[in-house]
Amino acid sequence: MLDKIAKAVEDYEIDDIVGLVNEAKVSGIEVTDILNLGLVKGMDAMGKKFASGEVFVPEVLMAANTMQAGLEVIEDELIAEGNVVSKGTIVIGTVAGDLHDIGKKLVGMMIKGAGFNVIDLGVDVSVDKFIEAVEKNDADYIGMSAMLTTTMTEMDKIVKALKAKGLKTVPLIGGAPVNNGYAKKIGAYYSHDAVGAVDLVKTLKE
Ligand code: B1M
Repeated sequence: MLDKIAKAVEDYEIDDIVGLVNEAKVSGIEVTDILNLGLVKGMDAMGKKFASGEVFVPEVLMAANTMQAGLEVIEDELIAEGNVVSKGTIVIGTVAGDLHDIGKKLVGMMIKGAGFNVIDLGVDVSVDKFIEAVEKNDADYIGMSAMLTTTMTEMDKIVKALKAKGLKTVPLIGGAPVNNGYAKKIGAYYSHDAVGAVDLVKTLKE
């Protein structure tokens, strides 16, 4: 079943994905397995094909839309845990010049599920827009996502802008081209995936 879901993402079978994910849910498969061993696995396979030149942007976009449609079916369960009292506020977005949305959305969704107030600024978010939202919402955290080596440098600019304004908001970064070393270099915290991001916001808040 999980292989079928992965294959449906890889083959961008958007008409089938909702039915397949629902079927998996009804048969008792954990939503985290549907996510990681189904939807994300299919997207990873697509990424490899993209890197090798086997497919191009339109196909990747169709696979991304298919993944998103599947994700919507399990969104409530992923968020699941009660969200009555907010544990803090995080402003999150994909940095300027970068249109990758899915990973950032997933991170925001999981952090919301952990009881935080999440303000998602979307994609292609400028330094000024990040800072403005942090100030307006008195955010505890700022979450930055970048998927391109050419856009990850925006993160450094945002951390510098926070410091220049004297804001104590904790910067968190993630996305394919960044790592712990880069985070340390710019003065931010890093997590590899959505679950790690949740652990991070919980730990840093204690
Ligand atoms: Co793009 N793309 N893409 N793409 N794309 C990558 C990132 C790439 C690695 C593909 C490749 O060549 N193998 C490559 C980047 C190479 C590089 O810079 N090193 C690439 C490229 C080159 C491009 C274009 C330049 C292609 C072109 O036009 N020639 C172009 C750039 C557009 C732009 O942004 N300006 C482009 C466009 C696109 C699409 C629009 C077609 C589409 C995005 C659709 C959308 O998001 N709505 C797309 C996609 C889908 C991908 C791949 C295939 C999949 C990304 C994805 O959604 N993964 C990707 C290859 C890959 O990563 N395998 C690729 C699933 C998602 C759940 O994972 O996003 O990694 P991910 O998020 C994870 C972690 O990274 C982490 O947690 C998430 C969940 O576990 N994480 C955080 C992310 N943000 C975090 C923040 C945190 C913490 C953790 O704290 C705040």
